Amino acid sequence: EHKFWSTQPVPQLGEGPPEEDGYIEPSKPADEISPTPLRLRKCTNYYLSTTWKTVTLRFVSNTVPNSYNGHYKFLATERNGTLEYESNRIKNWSDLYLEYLCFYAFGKKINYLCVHKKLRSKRLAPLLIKEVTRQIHLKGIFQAIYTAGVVVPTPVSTTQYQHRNLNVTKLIDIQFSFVPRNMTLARMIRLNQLPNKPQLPGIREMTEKDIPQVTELYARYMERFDMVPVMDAQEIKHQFLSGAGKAGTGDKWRREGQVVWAYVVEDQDTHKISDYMSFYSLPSTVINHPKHGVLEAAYLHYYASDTGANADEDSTLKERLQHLIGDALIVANNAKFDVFNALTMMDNSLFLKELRFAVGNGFLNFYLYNWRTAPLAGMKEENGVP
Ligand code: YNC
Ligand code: MG
Repeated sequence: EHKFWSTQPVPQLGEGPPEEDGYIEPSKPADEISPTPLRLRKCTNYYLSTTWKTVTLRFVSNTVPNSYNGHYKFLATERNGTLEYESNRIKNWSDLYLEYLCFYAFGKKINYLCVHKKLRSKRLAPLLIKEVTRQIHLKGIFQAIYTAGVVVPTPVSTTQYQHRNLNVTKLIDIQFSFVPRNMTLARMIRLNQLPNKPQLPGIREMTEKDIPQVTELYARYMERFDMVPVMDAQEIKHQFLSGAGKAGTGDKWRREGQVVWAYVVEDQDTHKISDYMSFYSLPSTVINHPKHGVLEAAYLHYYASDTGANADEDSTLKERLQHLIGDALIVANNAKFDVFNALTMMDNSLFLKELRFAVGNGFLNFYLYNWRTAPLAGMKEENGVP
């Protein structure tokens, strides 16, 4: 069934949980890893370049070259926001499609896999995956974590998208949302209305000075979960403070080109940071709409709270997170995002329903390469995970 994935060191479908966590194949000694890139081949009408090129990516803005639209569903990762090529490296986007395809690996994070529309279903994806695997092996890394909407062998966790309408009128206009029966547009707008500024006392934008405290709080809070990224201060800085935008003229909330938005709650007396929340901007193209070209979507990123996080019972934490993520909605709404997206993961079951998120139709599967472990427990709530 899975001609490619059945050959890879990943748990195969139906294998069941392992007796012990561990690698599937041992790490290869350096002299057993091929130093030569995989050969590219002729592909119907298109001749692929005979060489692979590594391109440098730069975090710049949300601007996406027009010609790229429609080829890639989305142009950014859960982590890094939108990227653009350095113009002195690559002159022409169409060269890029045909010569290099796209597969970007940053150290051990696999960010995107993308093949030009005209080259789909020609088994190029396995070639790209094998080549990036070779390159990563050369760096001495033999395990990877990645996510995809598609189901391949074998998810370690499956999450579902949830959407919170901000700009109701526009979302209905572009048919992202619908007015349910027994509801009117006016009532829907009213129900989704938000206060005009964040409500938690002491909430403010995160700055570089907050990095040590946020790093500690991150580590503490993430102990609640079974699989988490380990992040040092430098990684925290990258995840929370990358891609700062410019303050818009006149409107202090709107930030042209800002990718990550991060806020902390600081106690006014002790200056301790008790909470943080963040989201990132990842716009989508709206195809063939007379009025709207772009859907401005915000995606929930990391958050944490000290309030109630260590209690056996979740009710204190629940209340706190409802306020904290509620403030994220307010900030995003002020910044003119149209929709706020989140996944059924972490502690999200404690606030999704209360904050009027609706179940979406997309899924995001989490995968491990060359590592066996039991599937992760889903969200606590009964309707959390499909
Ligand atoms: C995918 N997204 O199942 P089988 S996510 C993994 N992730 O193989 P063809 C995928 N595998 O089932 P197409 C996959 N999509 O026969 C397809 N596959 O064993 C598998 N979309 O290849 C698929 N980006 O070339 C099948 O497919 C085989 O022409 C079919 O190309 C696929 O970034 C794709 O959604 C995704 O550009 C490139 O549809 C194309 O359809 C496309 O015939 C739009 O391939 C953009 C898009 C995917 C976003 C992502 C994470 C990728 C992770 C890849 C796996 C990394 C493994 C770890 C490597 C490091 C190891 C170490 C150490
Ligand atoms: Mg293909």
